[in-house]
Amino acid sequence: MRALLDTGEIRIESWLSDAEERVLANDVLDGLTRPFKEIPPKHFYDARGSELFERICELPEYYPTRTERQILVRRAAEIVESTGAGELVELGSGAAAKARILLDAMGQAATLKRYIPIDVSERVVRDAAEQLVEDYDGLKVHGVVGDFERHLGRVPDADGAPRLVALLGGTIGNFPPGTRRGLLREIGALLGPEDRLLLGTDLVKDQAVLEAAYDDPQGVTAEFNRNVLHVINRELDADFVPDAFEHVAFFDRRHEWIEMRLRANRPCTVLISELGLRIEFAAGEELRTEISAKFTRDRIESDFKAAGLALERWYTDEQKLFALSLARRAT
Ligand code: AVJ
Repeated sequence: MRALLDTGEIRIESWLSDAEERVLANDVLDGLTRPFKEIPPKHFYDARGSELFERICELPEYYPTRTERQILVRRAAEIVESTGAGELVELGSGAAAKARILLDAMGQAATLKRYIPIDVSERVVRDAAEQLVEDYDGLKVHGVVGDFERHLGRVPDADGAPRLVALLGGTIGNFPPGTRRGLLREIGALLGPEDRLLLGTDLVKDQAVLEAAYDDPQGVTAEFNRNVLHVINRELDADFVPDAFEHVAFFDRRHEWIEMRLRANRPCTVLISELGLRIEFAAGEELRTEISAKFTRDRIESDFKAAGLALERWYTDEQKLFALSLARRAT
């Protein structure tokens, strides 16, 4: 662990090692040599990918971000009141825009003590911490630079106040069902009897609405999808031609998830120098880059149950596009 900052108000530590590129290298080596090629979606998010995702959130077709925000705005006071939360732990915090809605409510309820953001970007954690201590009187920020898939055990212990552990945006949908339940179980291990998980999930709905959200006419999502190839080119000295790959997004009804793929529009050979690896793509061959699961209340309840959690409250918008669940550890 590297302590990056400790001022009393702000404490930031990093659990990322100098060998972080190994994670991408391993995922690429493993994923591109499978019979069905696949790269995990977490590698979209370099600086450009994060910026493209911000743009996606502004698209009229992409309803999840603004719908979740609306639910939070309407329900934050109730969530804070019913939990008495004084600490917010946020997994994959980003710029903390959603956290502010909860922190505001905690401020109003006079329970607000500490915010614990976890994000892989040191810059993002630092900037958020500095802004937030300025904006919230008496707030302490304990930032953890890390990957919540690997560093959940490093989340600092609660300091007395009940806490909310938030995983928002529908990010849980990126994990296949077994991994998802494993992750929920690990999150559950962070919860004391008074603590709650606040989970954001996109909901099953009309196929056309879902598919439009992942295939916008401006092509922002297509660029976001192809960005993973730029990341691999830069980090692993590879020679993908991103424009030779077409963006594909469809709703898989059986699995109830959106799947994003990149389809090679001609045969190509890609050299990944850093791995000494040559990969062939046939014309029309597809590389899976993301699944984004869509939920029903039943599915969430059974996932919680399988992970040793229990659904306590369920908040949704009028159109039932998106949901926030509040869950506790099952006893
Ligand atoms: C950030 C994982 C919630 O699955 O909707 C947006 C990512 N992918 N458009 C999602 C994403 C394509 C997003 N999450």
